[in-house]
Amino acid sequence: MTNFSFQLLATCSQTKARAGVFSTPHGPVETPRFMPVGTLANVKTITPAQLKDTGAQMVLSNTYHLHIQPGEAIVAAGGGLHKFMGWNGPMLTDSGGFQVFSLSEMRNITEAGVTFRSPYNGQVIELTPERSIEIQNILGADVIMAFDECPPYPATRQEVEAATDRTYRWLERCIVAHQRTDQALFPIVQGGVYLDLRACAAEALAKLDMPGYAIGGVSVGEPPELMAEIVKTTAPLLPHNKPRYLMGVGTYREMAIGIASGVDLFDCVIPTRWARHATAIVSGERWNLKNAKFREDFTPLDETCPCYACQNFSRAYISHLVRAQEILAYTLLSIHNITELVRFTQKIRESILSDRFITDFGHWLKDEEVTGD
Ligand code: PRF
Ligand code: ZN
Repeated sequence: MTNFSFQLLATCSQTKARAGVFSTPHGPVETPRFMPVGTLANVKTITPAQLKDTGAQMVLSNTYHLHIQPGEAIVAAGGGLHKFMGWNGPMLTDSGGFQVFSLSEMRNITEAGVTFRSPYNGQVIELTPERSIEIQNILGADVIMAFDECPPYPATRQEVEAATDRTYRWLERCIVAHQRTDQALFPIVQGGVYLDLRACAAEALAKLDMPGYAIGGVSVGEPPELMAEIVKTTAPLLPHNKPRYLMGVGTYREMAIGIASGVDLFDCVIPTRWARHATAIVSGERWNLKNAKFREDFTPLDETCPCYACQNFSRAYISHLVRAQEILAYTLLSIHNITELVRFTQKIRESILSDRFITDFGHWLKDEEVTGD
């Protein structure tokens, strides 16, 4: 593994929170950090230059979507994912299995892998651990994800155990298939809501010397208290000297709990999806800009926000764009929402570096859940 390292800079004295730097071939990622999602090789409605200004460092894309359209061959002919989409910073691709389950119809899962019908042209597509890694090798992101089976919630213990064991066998195949030393392969802990299965899976993965680790299978419909329990149990069992990534999680409270449990990286479609629903994230609240009260409100979305939208426009202006269905509304709201979430993790990072995490962010945690022990 070349050009990857994880340097821990500080750990919190009251929780398992840490601040560090994950170095990749396309630059450093300061952790903890929120990663915006660029599913189809773009973060919806904003340019890479605008994305950079939000403070985002690592961006996520998707094997499932890019394989369906435009296909990895075109991305490769365009010089690889970074060059094709004009983002020269760190990138990560998800492996595709999770998206098959959540997005496609007529899926069929066996020990070999997953087959499904392309929603794009109806063609039958097979994704296996080998194929997912091959596609991710061709796409060329810095971090690639193991092909896993994420059981639904709820699922019986037997079902979850079978999926967790299969995820491990698929990981072994991913490791064999992985060809590029300039890409880091992260395995994924599954185990549903069964804490002993989680612990077992985390310990088995920790024995392998991987460049980073992910926790999957959370935020799939389980109650928030259970999610906190899962993260609190699982994260500390993963190697402390490697980055830990909690997949598909990106609300303030969930990130605060994740960070307090020792998680370093998060991703979520919330900031861009909500933006397209005319919703701004302000201090952890959701504001719908269609609301009449914003029509003549000439203050910025958030007085304290350094983003381009807040520095140059008022709530009234964005409200006007939203009502007129102008595309610029979604661009400005996406810029603001991504900035807001990245800044939240950035501020937590600074608080960890000065050992003020609990003092400054403790109100996001329920004390008994994450501090203590
Ligand atoms: N596995 C993969 N991608 C994911 C998840 C998972 O479990 C989740 C669950 N929150 C989001 N994205 N491969
Ligand atoms: Zn802003």
